Amino acid sequence: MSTISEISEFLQKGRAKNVKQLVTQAIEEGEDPKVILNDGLLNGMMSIGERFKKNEVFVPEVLVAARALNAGLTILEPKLIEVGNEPVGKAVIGTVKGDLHDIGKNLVTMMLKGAGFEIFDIGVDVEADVFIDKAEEVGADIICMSALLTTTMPQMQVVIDALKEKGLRDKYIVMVGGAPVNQKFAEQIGADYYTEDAASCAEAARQVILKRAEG
Ligand code: B1M
Repeated sequence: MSTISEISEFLQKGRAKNVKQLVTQAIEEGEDPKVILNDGLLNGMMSIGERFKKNEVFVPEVLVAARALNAGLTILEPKLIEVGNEPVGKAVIGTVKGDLHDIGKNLVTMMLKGAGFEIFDIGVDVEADVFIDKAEEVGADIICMSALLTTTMPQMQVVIDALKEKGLRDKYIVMVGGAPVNQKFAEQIGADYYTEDAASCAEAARQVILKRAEG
């Protein structure tokens, strides 16, 4: 079995220590970090996701697999990020209130760092006011929100409404994403940008900031 397939297999078994070891080994073997991410770590998580949907595995198994994925990501992070010299902007990122999924958010965080952003990750289950207070505190350019549950998507609207109430809506670029979110929903709630994946989010964020700097 190749190292990449082994990463996927061990991740599905929730074996964080082995996943860390194998990711390190794959890097040493000269594997492309994107292949390690997509064909190893995310492939394993997707398989678990499919089995979760079919009730073949349950929350505890998914949780340990997610921990193994996050452990692998910590090893891979420096390889995925090639930061430029000057930070292009500041972004606050979090998963919305009621939602504990953080893998996608962590990936977006990494890609934004790689695109040269200074990132303030405020975690999961984040209240609307916490997004806003943090953005005000650090002088952010962008507020990034992630949601993985259809039941928590409306929280994005809550944040945007709170920004409006405080007269701060135009001060921030609001970006949204996560598996159940789409362009139509983003438009409905008045977000500025929806992107489908972490790399597109980082690319869009960079373009927006550069365009703004051009005036
Ligand atoms: Co949950 N879960 N989960 N879960 N879980 C899903 C999301 C689900 C689709 C599974 C299923 O039924 N098929 C389902 C949601 C159904 C729905 O709402 N329609 C679900 C459910 C139901 C639940 C619980 C309610 C289960 C329960 O308790 N009975 C519960 C809710 C807990 C809560 O949040 N309050 C729950 C719990 C959990 C765990 C804790 C066990 C674990 C999370 C652990 C963790 O994150 N640390 C977990 C997991 C791992 C999943 C699945 C299997 C995988 C999610 C994931 O990490 N994917 C998921 C099934 C699935 O998605 N196939 C599922 C990999 C990640 C890289 O993808 O996060 O989509 P994703 O991020 C992508 C893009 O969406 C995008 O970029 C990333 C790719 O580059 N993106 C952005 C994300 N954020 C972005 C922001 C942007 C731009 C792009 O701009 C700002």
